Amino acid sequence: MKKILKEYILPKLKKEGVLHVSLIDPDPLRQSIEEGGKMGKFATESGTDLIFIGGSTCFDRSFIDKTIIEIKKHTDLPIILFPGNISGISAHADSALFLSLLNSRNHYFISGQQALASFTFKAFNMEPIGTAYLIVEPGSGAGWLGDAKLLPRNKPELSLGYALAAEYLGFKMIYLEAGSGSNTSVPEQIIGLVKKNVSIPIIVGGGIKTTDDAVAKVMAGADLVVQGTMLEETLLKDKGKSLAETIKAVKLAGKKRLE
Ligand code: 1GP
Repeated sequence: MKKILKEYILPKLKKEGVLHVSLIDPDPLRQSIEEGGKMGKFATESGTDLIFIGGSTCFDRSFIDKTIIEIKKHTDLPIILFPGNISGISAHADSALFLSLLNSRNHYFISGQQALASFTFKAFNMEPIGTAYLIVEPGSGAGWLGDAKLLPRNKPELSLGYALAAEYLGFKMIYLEAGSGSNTSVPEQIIGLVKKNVSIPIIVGGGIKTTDDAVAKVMAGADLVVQGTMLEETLLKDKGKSLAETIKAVKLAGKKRLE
C-alpha cells in the first residue's frame, strides 16, 4: 500500500509550508478523458504538488478509471481520490481521502457510505486518509448533495467545534470546503481559528479564484490549498498562465510562513 500522507504530504509540508492541489472532476459532462489528461499536464507544468480526483456528481467509475490512466501519462505527481460517493473509488489512484462529512444532517454521509466504501478500500489495498469534511456556507453542490447543515461564515467558533471534534476523533486531516465554483471562499477568520487550535493539516478549497485569495488562505493557516475551477478556466482562457502565477505565489507564502 502506498503511504502518500506519511511519505509525501507531511514531509513536503514540513519542508515547504504548504501544498498546492489541483482538482480534476472526472465528469463526462465537464470534459473528455483526453481533456482530463491535458488538465493534469497543465497542472503539473504549472507547479502544483498534488492532484485530487473527484466531484459531487461523478458516478461513472469506468470514466474515472480512464481519466486517471490518461492523467498518469502526463504526470508523476501523486493522484489522490476526493470521492463524492462510493462509485468515485478507483484502483488506479495512489491514495484517497476517506471523507466523513461531519456536519451532515444525514448519517449516510458521516459513516454509512464509509462502511460500504471500506470493502472497496480493502479490496484495492488503498490508503484511506481519514479526513473530516466540513462544509461552510455557501456550500454549493457539495453542501446540497451531502445534506450539510452549513457552517455559518460569521460564527468561526462553530467550525472550530467540528475541527476539534475531528482531531479528537482521530482524523488525519480536516477539509474546510466552501463548495466548488462558489462565489466566495472559506473566510480567513475560520481558517485562522482552526489553525490556532488544531494540529492536523488543514485543507481549504472551494471558490478560490484569484492569486490574492489563495495567498490569503495560506497566510491564515491553510496547509493544502485546492483549486479546481481556476484550473479549468485558465486552461481554456490563458493556457494555464494565471494558475502558474497563483501556484508560485502560494508556494512563496508557504515559505514565508515557515520563517
Ligand atoms: C471543491 O474545493 C474544491 O471541492 C475546489 O473548488 O472548483 O471552486 O476551485 P473550486
